[in-house]
Amino acid sequence: MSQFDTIIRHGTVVTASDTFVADVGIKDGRIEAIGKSLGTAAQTLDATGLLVLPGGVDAHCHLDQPTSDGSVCADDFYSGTLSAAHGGTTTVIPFACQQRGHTLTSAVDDYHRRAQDKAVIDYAFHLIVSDPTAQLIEHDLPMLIDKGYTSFKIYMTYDDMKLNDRQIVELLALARHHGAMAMIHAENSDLIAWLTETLLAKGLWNPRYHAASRPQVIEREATHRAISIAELADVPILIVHVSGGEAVEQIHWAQGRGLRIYAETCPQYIALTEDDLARPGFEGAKCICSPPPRHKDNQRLIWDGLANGVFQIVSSDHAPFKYASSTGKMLKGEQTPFNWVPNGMPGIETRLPILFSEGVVKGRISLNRFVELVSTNPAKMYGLHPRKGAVAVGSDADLVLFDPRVKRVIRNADLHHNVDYTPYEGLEVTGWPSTVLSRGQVVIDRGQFKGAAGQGQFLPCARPDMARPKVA
Ligand code: DUC
Ligand code: ZN
Ligand code: ZN
Repeated sequence: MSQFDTIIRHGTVVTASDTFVADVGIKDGRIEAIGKSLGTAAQTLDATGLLVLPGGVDAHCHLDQPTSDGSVCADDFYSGTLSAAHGGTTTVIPFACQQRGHTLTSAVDDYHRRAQDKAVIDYAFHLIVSDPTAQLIEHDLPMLIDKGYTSFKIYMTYDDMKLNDRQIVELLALARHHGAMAMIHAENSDLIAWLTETLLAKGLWNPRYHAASRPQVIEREATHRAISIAELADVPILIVHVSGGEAVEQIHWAQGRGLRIYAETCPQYIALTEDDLARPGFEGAKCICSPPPRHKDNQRLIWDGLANGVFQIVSSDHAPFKYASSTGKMLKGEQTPFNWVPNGMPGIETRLPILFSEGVVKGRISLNRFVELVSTNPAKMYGLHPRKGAVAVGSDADLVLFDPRVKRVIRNADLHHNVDYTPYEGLEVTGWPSTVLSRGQVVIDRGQFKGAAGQGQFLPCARPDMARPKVA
């Protein structure tokens, strides 16, 4: 009988800290050995000329998430995880979102029903708290943290989600007490409302004005406020989808003061600009997300933050809405005012290729930093490491054989999400995943899907060390 189920031979293994040529032996879904001349296996995969990476961990994506404005999240757990797997991601962490007036536990139960039987790769859940009742604070949220839902998102904007500073500080105090990671969407709601009304009153409804309704000061102020609240509550937080140099400055300042403020950015803030919101006609709606893509000069500031450690994570913030659809970007027809256009864009499949191509190939970040940003750090920040995010003995054999030389032009027709566009149509990238393994099983074989709906497993998350205050 063979010693291993699978051996990946002759690849270049890349982790967050090392790069070396080795074979990887897999047994019962886990990495059993890393070395040379490993012995026999039922199956051998030749990785000559390929990089062997830990599978991507997409720690911010929206799949089958209910909405309250009539829009519909275009990807369910099948199409969303299928697309993720094709793009080299083997773990996703979408959001179980509490609707006001409903309990958080009912959101979690509902979300499990949506995921099971559909996910093709493993998944954990973040929570979204939109209605912090006494029952939630005293019972439901602590109980859910205990059960492995150890991170939750707080919105500072959106009428149906936003919390005030008092509610935020109470939740951060709870995060401190129970060892959870709080994620913050930092934009100033009242200022957005005022700017939006002012723009619409002048007849400026086109998608291009989305950027004008949410300038950097809106993000900078809320980022500073979130940092201040976290300092008061004495707890680490993670600011999600940081778009602009002004917010980066605030985070850098806070980190310099010794505060544990973590930050995530997304490919749209390095590969798109506010000019993309001004595409002809209504096309700019394809790039409406919040915070919005910024001026071209801003991209360099995001790259600086990626290179110098201000950012820990690059996630997709995949928020899939169809373009030509009355449940998508055209919620109110082809002249939907920017403030009614569902926020978000697809990107779960293109996250690794874009960051690799724009970052590693262009010499902006190292290969090891790339692995850290897309896989190892998100696994650590949310309590999934070393099971996920590592090429190490004992870790799940979630591995990507990544071709660093192949050139591809991104075309929506080639992607696997359930969206009728990609904002990156026509972008040429170098590097694409070839073969992807989930717990030792080949789910993508040289671009072909070999997995099955429902084989993805739910992952309860540990309390991340990074969520603990320095002195408890
Ligand atoms: N926030 C997100 O995290 N995703 C999509 C839209 C938004 O505002
Ligand atoms: Zn958000
Ligand atoms: Zn999001």
